[in-house]
Amino acid sequence: SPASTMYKTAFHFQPAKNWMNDPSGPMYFNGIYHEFYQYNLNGPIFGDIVWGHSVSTDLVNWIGLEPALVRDTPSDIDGCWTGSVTILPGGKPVIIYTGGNIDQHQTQNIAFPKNRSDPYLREWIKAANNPVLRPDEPGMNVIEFRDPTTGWIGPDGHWRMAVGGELNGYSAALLYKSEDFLNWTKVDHPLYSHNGSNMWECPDFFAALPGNNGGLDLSAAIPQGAKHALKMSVDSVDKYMIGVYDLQRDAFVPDNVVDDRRLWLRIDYGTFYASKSFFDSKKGRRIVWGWSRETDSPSDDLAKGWAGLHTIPRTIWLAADGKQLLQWPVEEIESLRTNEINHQGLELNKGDLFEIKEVDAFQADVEIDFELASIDEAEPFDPSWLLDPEKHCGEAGASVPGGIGPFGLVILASDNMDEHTEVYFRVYKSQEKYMVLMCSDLRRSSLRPGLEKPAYGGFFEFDLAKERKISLRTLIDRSAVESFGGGGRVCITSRVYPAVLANVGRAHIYAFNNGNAMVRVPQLSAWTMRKAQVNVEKGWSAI
Ligand code: DQQ
Repeated sequence: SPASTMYKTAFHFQPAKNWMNDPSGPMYFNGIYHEFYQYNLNGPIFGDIVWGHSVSTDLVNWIGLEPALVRDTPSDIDGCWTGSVTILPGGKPVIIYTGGNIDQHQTQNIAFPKNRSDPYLREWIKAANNPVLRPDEPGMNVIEFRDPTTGWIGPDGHWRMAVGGELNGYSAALLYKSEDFLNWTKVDHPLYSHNGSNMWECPDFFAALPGNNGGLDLSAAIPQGAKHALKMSVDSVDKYMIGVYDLQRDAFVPDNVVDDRRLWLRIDYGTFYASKSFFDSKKGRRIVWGWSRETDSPSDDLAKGWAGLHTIPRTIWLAADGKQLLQWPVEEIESLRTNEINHQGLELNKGDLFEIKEVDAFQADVEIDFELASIDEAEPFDPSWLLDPEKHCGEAGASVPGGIGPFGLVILASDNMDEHTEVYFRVYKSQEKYMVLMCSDLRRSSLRPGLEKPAYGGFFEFDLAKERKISLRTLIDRSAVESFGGGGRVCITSRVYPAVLANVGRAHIYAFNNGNAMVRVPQLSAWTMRKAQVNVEKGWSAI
């Protein structure tokens, strides 16, 4: 059907068919990137979860292999759920993952490569002493104990890892230690915990140096001045805190304790969950992946035969002010760019719509800078908006004129605009600074019924003394749209299923401004993106 060919992505990570959710255990080892994933061998809905496995040399093209872990022991018969890889001294990778056991309790389990000289590490052997952890400490919730992190060396030279859990009603990144990575004991306090929220799924913990986009290996010596990030997947989104790892207390200490978790920072403000990062020793960077679920219906997924994808891998680092993470698609994805087009020195007055022609509007990479001609017209910022940027994007849509903005891109637009998606900014004046709202508004993205079509949004600070340009990069890949605002300060992943566009096979991209103040576009570049070879080679998953 036109819909299944239209929505299947061309350069995102997906298996050839069926259901996929969380990235699990990404790693770089002996020249090969490995991506494992939560996978259902039997259909495009959640269930019967095993670890799918793919390998790559460039993070763009992937070979699908046979599953690395399947449900075949009493401690993982209910599912081989999310986990991580740690590379032990001497170059020994080890997987630690959550098993749903025969009693449907959650346990942590270990697996080693059968043959470390196999470049693809196809076969994994489960440890004889699995499960290595059970939820048997007092106060633990036996069905909320999962998603172990990559291990790191603690202050006493022993291994540490965190596991998401619920302890006496608190959400926690529980802390465990081990001398040999096989025998684990619970530390008497969590790495960090917080009152009154749901279980933290898929915790991620890593170090970063402010203003340095090189990554750090948490098990290597952490340089002076480094900070730490703790990410948790909760309330359907990936949130994080910046702080330090206090070696005396063997605990994460956030720089600011924010009680209202609606105000916690987010890795991505759209359809993005269960992300996991790893240190890429090839290029000395940290890379993060997230799962983007479908926002159509389960019956649509049955018709498509697939559900779920992973976002483009992103380099992730800490901003110079040490207050927030920044992300940018890995440079390797640029190898797919073709048919470059450029425009310079555009002026967008109120109501202007500038068509970006000659790129494939279904598969494109667009980078555009907006330069503010004046800032006098910025309207006042109301801090209560931070509690619900989605609501604000919904109320002040792309056609509602403001002082400065809305300006941005209209993508996946039909000839008469019956269907279109808007990605845009509005600039507000706060006390001593400016605040930028970035929205990805899907409300008119499709005429089909039964879709989730929110207006996603997030705010970032903007220092007008230092910067006058607000940059936007949007990667359009059929049903997946990823946007990066302000150099990666706000990232929004969106899933879109246009119906008219799927039928006519034609779409448009525009730059627009609906604000009272004129904005300049000093530079606009756009490319058609070629199709990558993702899990389609004769490897296992194509069968
Ligand atoms: N998905 C996994 C769990 C994890 C959840 C199961 C997050 O381990 O908590 O597939 O999406």
